[in-house]
This record gives sequence, C-alpha cells and structure tokens, in this order.
Amino acid sequence: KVASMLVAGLVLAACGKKEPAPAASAPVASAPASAAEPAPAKVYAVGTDAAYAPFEFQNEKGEIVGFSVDLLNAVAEKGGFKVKFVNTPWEGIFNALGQGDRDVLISSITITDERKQTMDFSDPYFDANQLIAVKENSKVAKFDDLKKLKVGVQTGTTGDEVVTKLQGKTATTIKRFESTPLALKELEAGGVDAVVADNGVVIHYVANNAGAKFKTVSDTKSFAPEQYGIAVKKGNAELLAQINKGLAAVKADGTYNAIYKKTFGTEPAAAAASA
Ligand code: LYS
Repeated sequence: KVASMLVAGLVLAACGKKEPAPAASAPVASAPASAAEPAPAKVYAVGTDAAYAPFEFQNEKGEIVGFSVDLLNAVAEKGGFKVKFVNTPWEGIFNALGQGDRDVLISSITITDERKQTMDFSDPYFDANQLIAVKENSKVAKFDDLKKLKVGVQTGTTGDEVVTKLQGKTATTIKRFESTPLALKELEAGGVDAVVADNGVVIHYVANNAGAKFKTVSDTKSFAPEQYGIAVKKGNAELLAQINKGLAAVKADGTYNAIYKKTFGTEPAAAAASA
C-alpha cells in the first residue's frame, strides 16, 4: 500500500501537478526526470455507481469503498495498471464508458448478450441472481405472484428486465428508481409491494435494516444465473487483457477469497471464485 502511494505520488509529480515543495535538504526528490525513465503508468478512470452496498458504496468519509473497490485495486496491482474510482450514476454509466469519460466500469454489472454489443467484459468475477424483497407479512411466495402487484426496480437493471418481461412493457405497476436502495425505501414506505434486485444487495439491506421488517423470497426456477463482469470500451483489448490477467492472479493467490471473506464474512462457494 505504501509502495503504491509512493508510485502515485511520483506519477503526480511527473505530471507536473503542484505537490508541496520538498524540504531544501532533500536534493534527490527534486532531481529532474530523465528521458531514460519509463513513462508513468496511466491512471484509468473507473466508473462505479456507489449506491450498492456491500459492492460499491460511500463510507462516512465519502470514500468509495466495497467489494468491487478492493477487488479492482488488487486486480490493477497484479495487472500492472492504476485506477481512480469516480462515482457515476447508473443511468449514465454505459454512456460514460462509450464516450470515453470512463476507461473501466465495475458496478455489479451483469454480463448480458445485449450489453456485449456495446462494451467488452472481463472474465466473470461474481455469481448473482435476482431476489424478491417483500414485507414480512407478504403472501408472495414466488416470482409469478408479482404479476399484478406494484414492483420496484432499479431502472435499466436485470431486475427491471425480468419484471418488465413478467408484467409487460406497458405495465403501469412497475416503479423504476435510480438506485436499488431508493426502491427498497419505497417498499418500506408501502409504495410498492415488492422489489426485485440482485441477491447480494437485497440480503445486505435486509440484514442492516431490521426495522424495515422485510423478508426475501428466492425463486431459482424463474431467475437465470447472472455473473458480474468488469467492462471496458468495445475494442480496448489491451486493457481488457491486463484486467483478465490481474483477475486470474487474484483468484489464484487467495486475494479474491480474502476480499470475499472481508466483505461477506464467509468463504465464497467454489463456483464463485472459479467462475
Ligand atoms: N447486476 C444488475 C445489472 O447489471 C444490477 C446492477 C445495479 C448496479 N447498481 O443490471
């Protein structure tokens, strides 16, 4: 960590950013960079919608933290590149990548055939599935029970997709929110009868909001397995290769498992780490 901070400092200095002037007695620090030195590594801008605990969220200090942040930092170290996380709203996140405002996206993004048309994905790094959240006293027992109910989803997510498929494109009973926590807040307030979203986030929310009196309903028959991937701009093969190299390394050396355990408190199921 100290080493990477040092390198970051060197990168800043080499870019000509105004760092505090070194003490006069530190001649080495003020030596001019020679042409023989390797060019400083580019710092890639990483877009993430930090409203998705425990994967990506802001801590009390406003820093972007979580499983995805720990993972990509480790991947970058092994892959030989540098990253800087930028909070990016979900609704604009794919455009930000397409327009080059972000170089990488890590935001619990499910790899789908449709998305593969407009961006390239790393190897999968996390297994997920949709999960239903309802109030404790709800009679909902399976996905089909939501056919005529008011359901909250996060706009443009795979949760939105499955509910739209169930209820139809013109259904007025689908309430779309810009984040999953907002949809869950609406469930608590009674504005929707259920929320359909990624299992990890729903489970985390339910566990940390006992006062909301939610329960989860799983329906493995109705929901296809999903996998999260790290996205780069279509055709950015060089960066994608670095990411996949780093990902393979953190899976192989136990770093992935350690980050998983730090986040979820348990070892990953065999499939999650080897996916
Ligand atoms: N994994 C889901 C998807 O890709 C939800 C992602 C939401 C991230 N905030 O659509």
